[in-house]
Amino acid sequence: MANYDENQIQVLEGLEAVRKRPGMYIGSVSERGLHHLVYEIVDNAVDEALAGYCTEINVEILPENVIMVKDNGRGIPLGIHPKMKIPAIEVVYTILHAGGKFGGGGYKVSGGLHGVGASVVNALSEELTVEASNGDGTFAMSFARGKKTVELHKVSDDNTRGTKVTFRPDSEIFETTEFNAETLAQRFREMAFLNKGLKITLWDKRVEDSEMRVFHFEGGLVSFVQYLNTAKDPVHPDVIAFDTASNDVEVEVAFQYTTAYNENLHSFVNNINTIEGGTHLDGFKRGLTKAFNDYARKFNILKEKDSNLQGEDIREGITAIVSVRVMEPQFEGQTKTKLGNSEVAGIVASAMTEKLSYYLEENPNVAKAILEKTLSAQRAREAARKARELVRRKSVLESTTLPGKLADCQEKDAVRSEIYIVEGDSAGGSAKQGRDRKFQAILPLWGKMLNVEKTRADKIYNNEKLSPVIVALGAGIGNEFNIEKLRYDKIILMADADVDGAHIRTLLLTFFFRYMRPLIDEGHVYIAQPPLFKLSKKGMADVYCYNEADLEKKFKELEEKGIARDSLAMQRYKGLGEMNSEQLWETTMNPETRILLRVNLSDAIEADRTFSVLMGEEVEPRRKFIEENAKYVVNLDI
Ligand code: 28F
Repeated sequence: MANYDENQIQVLEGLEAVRKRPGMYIGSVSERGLHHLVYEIVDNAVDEALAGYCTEINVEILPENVIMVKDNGRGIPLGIHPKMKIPAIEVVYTILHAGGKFGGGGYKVSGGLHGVGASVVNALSEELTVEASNGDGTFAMSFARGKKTVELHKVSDDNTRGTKVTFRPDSEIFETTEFNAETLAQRFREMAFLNKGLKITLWDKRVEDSEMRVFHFEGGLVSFVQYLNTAKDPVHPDVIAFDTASNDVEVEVAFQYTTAYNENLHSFVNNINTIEGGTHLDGFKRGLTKAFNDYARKFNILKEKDSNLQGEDIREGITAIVSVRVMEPQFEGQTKTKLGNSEVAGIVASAMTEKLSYYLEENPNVAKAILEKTLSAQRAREAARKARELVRRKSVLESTTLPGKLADCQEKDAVRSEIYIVEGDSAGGSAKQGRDRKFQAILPLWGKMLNVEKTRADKIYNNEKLSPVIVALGAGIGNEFNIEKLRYDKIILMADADVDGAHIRTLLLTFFFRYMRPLIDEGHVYIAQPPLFKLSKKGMADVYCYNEADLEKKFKELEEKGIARDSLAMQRYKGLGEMNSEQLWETTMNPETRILLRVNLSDAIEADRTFSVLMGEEVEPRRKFIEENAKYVVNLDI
């Protein structure tokens, strides 16, 4: 019994530590951390699937943001844990890191970024109930903020199998406890792609008459690539896919070339998206380059005098997924999403070269189509290099290098400077007058903007609409982009709240995403929020409202001060041009009073797909996207 007490103390101290510093365990207590709780539990079910015992995982968002996750695996073991002297199920839910290697044999394969286990979810839940069914009945126990409230007991004599967890995230811990069904859906879709055959369902029962969504792909990574290429135009009909397993490393790859100009590579280790890449991705690129060069030499597509095809040319237009499972992954990099295990590079590279070489010889038409694209990429890269050199030489020759339309700020320190990129000449005029020239620069843009999604890099350098943006920001583009040279800390897009404004904003965001990605990753891009309404009355300072909800709130506030609704004059702004320079400063540009939306990237894979749907060649996926998303549009050209 002494042993049991000590363990209990350890448990409580452990979970208390989680509640004291939740960020250490789940990254943050923001919306992101909240969703992480669900992934943590689902990961345990995915592990059971990877072990070969579970085929289906059901997730429900219940009213009041309670989450239910259920699987049809073996059920968490109920027997007394030999060391802890408490049921194994209780160990899993109360002991920190218990999810890890315990049980030996590397049970835990899947695992969130933090891979912290179910006890952390328990510690951060107001209430949690776990049920396990092992064929001899269903057994349950409950907790509140990690403390046991109901001992393990039998609840039914049924002969089902599986595990079910129901929990309510702690509102004292999280900034918000409102789940976003779309965020969860995206992760589950990805999980289902990565685990061929696994069925994951999601049902948002907070919404009346909502339907269950099913993510289930017999094609696995092949389906993933097809999904990513929905809005793209393939260069060859079939997705190319390989897998191989060798000493503790399993490798799966799938890829297909499209007529797009960017490369769209995504990699995973143990179901975790390795955003920073790593040895598995390096190996993939190496193997791909070698296989194509070998083939091109062997069949005399590259003559003796020709230089080798370069990796970046061979990757133009590719959509690829590389997924590996590694026993003991080492994660490196700024966000710990870069695989470090050096042995993995060679394994992936040699498997790729071998299998791809074979495939190309078997499918000469595919080889020919891809190599044609590669050769034209090579020519374009050469042209782009010349265009760049021309731009450089020009800027050395000319005395004023900054674009004529730019009204720069006086501040020379980038950290304290910001630039407003403004749609239209008239709004640009008011912005120039209204700004604080000490630290705010204005760059007006007008006319039809280039859609970079349909353009190759060499056409971008000397495009008359984009080159002022490139030169004003000062950091270059593409591979040569250098954020250290960025001339402003904040890049603020200011456009009307109408369809044209949204269009130019999307075009610019597409450009930043494809050619200046660190700008977005490091949070330098913002969207200005001009007000939509002005309430005025004689003798009262004007009141600005930024959306319908804000309008309603301001009406109420004024009513409380004895100012009746119908005594107020309401102006609805149609565009930036309707505001004079002082109004524009006060409402949209003054750091003390303005609202800025920072653009962030929660899911680069989904973002890539959305950009190609919105901006790419295929019309049908765009129509579908618009139909599905029309219901979310609040402010369309009013
Ligand atoms: C809704 C969330 O958590 N499912 C789980 C299992 C199955 C086993 C297990 C889990 C290994 C050694 C304990 C069963 N039988 N869904 C889930 N299903 N954990 S979590 O074991 C965990 C540890 O002791 C399980 C035989 N081995 C493992």
